[in-house]
Amino acid sequence: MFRKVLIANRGEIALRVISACKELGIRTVAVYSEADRNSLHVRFADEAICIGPPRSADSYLNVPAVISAAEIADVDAIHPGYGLLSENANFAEVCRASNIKFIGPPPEVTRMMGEKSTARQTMKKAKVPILPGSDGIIESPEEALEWAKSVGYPVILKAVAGGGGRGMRICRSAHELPALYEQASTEARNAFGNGDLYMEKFIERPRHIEFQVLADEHGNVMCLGERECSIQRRHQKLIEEAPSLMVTPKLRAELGKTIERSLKDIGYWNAGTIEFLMDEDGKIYFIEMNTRIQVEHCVTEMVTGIDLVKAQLRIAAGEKLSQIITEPVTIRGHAIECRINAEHPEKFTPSAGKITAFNLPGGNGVRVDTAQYAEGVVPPYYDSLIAKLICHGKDREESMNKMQRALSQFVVEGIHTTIPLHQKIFADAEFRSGAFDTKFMERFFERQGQK
Ligand code: MV4
Repeated sequence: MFRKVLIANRGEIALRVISACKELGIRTVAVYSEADRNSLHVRFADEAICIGPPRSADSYLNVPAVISAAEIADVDAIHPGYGLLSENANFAEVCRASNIKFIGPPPEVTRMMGEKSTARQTMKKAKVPILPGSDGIIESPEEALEWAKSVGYPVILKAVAGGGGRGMRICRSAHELPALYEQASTEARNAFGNGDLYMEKFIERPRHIEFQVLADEHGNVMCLGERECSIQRRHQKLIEEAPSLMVTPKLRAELGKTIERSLKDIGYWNAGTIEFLMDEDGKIYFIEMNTRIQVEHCVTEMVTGIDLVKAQLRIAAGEKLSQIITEPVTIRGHAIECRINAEHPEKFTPSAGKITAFNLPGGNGVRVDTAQYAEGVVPPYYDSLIAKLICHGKDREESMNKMQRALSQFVVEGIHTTIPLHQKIFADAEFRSGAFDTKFMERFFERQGQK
């Protein structure tokens, strides 16, 4: 096992990784920006090194600064958390060249999955169901018209370098396609420095369902079931659940086997997530793979009892999955996570500042992952996620009721948060029914406006 690990992140996920390290007896090194001097990840790590000014580009994303800190502290490995450097294949290569273990998949696989059209082709070869669409990049509006004709409207243009919905355009007829092609390509070039596009059949009201995997460095892959992530706003998830009401035990087992085979073929290792869309007929299609631990990993931990971050560390240290997961994986009960963001609850604008009162809920089946505290400060420079509230019950009804109770006891004063928004969502009949899709938040705000 590693002697010492550097955590190249901040906030709740930095603390989450520190906790896993502590439980495994690993020494921890935090890095922090000048805005995070008083953060809990700095306080709870064994050592802490300031790596630059507040802006992420000058600190947490500064590869030479992070690597220098790792060399000065003499660590064996770096955990990147999510976001920041977590899916940067160049960073993983610099780690490799510096003889520091990157806790994540090999850079070759990260690079391939980051190229969305290549990821699609790879999954298609491995017999994972994909949407009808183009085999690779579409070079011109003319080629787009051809593909759209063969696939049938509506179609969606996507950036191969995409993510977060940028460089995406829905197209419902041939006459609007050439203009949408140019818009999507320009947007992608500006956002990612790469204007390449591919195309898929557009699914009107999809559910977003994703499967968690763990894979060791000896060719063993294990699927740990799915999460329902359809409650989103502007491509930012708000609520996640495990399991999904739409995934039958048969689908879970069969798709799980297919995923396991495909990732074994690719030579994947460490934790990962395969994202799917499910259409109104319950058919499921691969869209993307995330090669990192995700924000919402906790709901999977609650229903499987497996500590995913400890598993990441043990896998990176060379252990076999069979040493880490010693009993058959079962899905027990139902877990839901609410993302508590420092945001205005209706306008969703960031709400930085000093917290003046803070109370965390607790009790049976209630988990809070946060790096915030009373009189803590939310800096304006970073992601607005300040806490995750996760509730686990025997079924969905119990976990929803527990969530309502816990939300009512979660006090954050001095800044705006999404707590009041979550309270309204948990009182909404459509949400409670479980029969929703990725358009839920639009309908929800419409209903709120009518009240
Ligand atoms: C789609 C789609 C419908 N059909 N692809 C949005 C972000 C990117 N990761 C994939 N996205 C979508 N891809 C096809 N072929 C609808 C979306 C989409 C979406 C997906 C998941 C969760 C929320 C979403 C909100 C709007 C659009």
